[in-house]
Amino acid sequence: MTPRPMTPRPSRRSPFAPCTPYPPDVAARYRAAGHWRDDTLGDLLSETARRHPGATALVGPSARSRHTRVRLTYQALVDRVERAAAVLASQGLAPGDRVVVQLPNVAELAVVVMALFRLGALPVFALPAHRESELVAFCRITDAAAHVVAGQGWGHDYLATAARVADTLRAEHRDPPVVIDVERCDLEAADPVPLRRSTPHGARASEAVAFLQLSGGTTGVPKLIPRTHADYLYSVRESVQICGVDATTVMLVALPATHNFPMSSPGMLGVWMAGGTVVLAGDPSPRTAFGLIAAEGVTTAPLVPPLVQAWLTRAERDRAALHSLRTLLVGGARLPDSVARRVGPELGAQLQQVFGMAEGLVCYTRLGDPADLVETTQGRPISEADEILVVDDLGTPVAEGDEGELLTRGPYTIRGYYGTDDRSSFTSDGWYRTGDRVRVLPSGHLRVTGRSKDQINRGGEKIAVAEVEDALLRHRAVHDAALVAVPDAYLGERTVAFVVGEPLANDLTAGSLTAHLRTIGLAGFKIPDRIEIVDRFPTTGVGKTSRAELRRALARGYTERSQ
Ligand code: OOB
Repeated sequence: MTPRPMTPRPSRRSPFAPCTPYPPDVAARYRAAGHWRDDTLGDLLSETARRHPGATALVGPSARSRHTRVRLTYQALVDRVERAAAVLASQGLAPGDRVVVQLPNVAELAVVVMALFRLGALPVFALPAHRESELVAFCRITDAAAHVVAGQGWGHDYLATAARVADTLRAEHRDPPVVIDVERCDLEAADPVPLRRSTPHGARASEAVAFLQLSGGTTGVPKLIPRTHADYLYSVRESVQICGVDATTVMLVALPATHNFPMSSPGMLGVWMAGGTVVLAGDPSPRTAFGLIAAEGVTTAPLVPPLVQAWLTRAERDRAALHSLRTLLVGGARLPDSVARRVGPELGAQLQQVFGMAEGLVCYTRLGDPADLVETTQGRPISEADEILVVDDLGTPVAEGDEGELLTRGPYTIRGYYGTDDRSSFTSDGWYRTGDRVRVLPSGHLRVTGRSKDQINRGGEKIAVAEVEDALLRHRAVHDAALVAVPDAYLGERTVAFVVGEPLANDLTAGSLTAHLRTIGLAGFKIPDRIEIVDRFPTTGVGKTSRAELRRALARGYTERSQ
């Protein structure tokens, strides 16, 4: 007997807030050019399963037994996704609901995310490193219906954090999200009931928002990025072509899998589109990665620059493990030219640099590019339809080849953040201000030369300066705080916080401030690498804190009173 299609219940949550749309003529152009199509992320796996039912889609640890390596064919993965969608629907999740997904790289992550797409619910992609401070903000902005976590066995007590998030929201008279723990909840408990397709946002289901990604941010509050099925699938399809992903690709995902880079550039979704295999690493260590590469015949992996350096060190004694590796995708932060030059000879893989952002634009060096461009540039945009503008401080376009701030628009770059009226990252004619300083070469390749936004890039992890300073200022004995970046050979940048105490606050120490930041639940990577307590800040001519002077003071090794 074929089960009757199930109609999910309507949501109890507030409706999805409207997002800044693409102008109708621009949207029509993207449709006419074939960039935007009618399929959705919920169809992706079943379409590949029709072509390659018995191929291996996913290998990875399981949340419920971390030493078992789960191995699923496309058919088996589709079956698990259908069951999980039914289980999630039975827990009350409905189309249009927002669901904070905070999972390590376990098989259940893939199942839950794809099940939410099937259901028409919207994942909010948190990172395992996020704590109460970020999670509460995501729940407030999205009115999240559920928070999916991996219990207590993955290096942190995620359940306890989820409970604290719920307490904070309850204290604010908000309805906290249902906590779904994939260590305990059996995602296969329900029959794979076909779900009736829902089109919550009108007829063009593919142009509805599919999920919310996180922005590295520059303000005190994290920002959420609304990406549509059509725009995201376009970027994934093109990335698959540019990176030569096909059914023989075996991709190792050692970075947090919900980040935009391993998710879509070309990422897990690209591999699943092409019928290849995704191998999830439960931890990012080179030891685990090298073991999986050798065991699974891994052909490619997305990496941030510090991991490339760690792989180079390990390869000095374990190069044989890498025999199957063909390409290495490196992005998230600037890869030093000197490290780029070592990838081919020492890892035996072709380097592809990736300069991307969760807001949209992704650039790649191409597989056929001359070595010099691959080693010294961050690639060129995916699409002819990506518009690039480089401007000076007044917003005027610079002369060709000159350095300036990068603005961009295109078929997969957002026009506004979710749930905020703050439009400061966008120009009135829809350009996204990336905050990155670049130079465009005659070939169209971009060289990232620096940054004009108040964000620190700690080995690919983005830290909004204002968010950390605000968190420090919440300490009763802190009068003022300034966070600056210092260059670091391994991470690119590390953070140093300068803090001025309130008068008579003699008990202020670096240790008490770190403890304060942990108590308020700031993600670990945002906790300053060093805290310096000083009597006063150097100021600029107009009396503003001079970050440049603080950086110079650090370089001199001088602080007025350091602890
Ligand atoms: C990726 O995305 P996000 O949203 O975490 O961070 C975006 C920012 C960029 O605006 C830029 O400041 C920096 O990260 N960045 C790079 C870079 N790739 C990203 N800076 C210098 N060189 C590079 N190659 O980080 C991201 C998203 C998709 C693909 C790859 C990376």
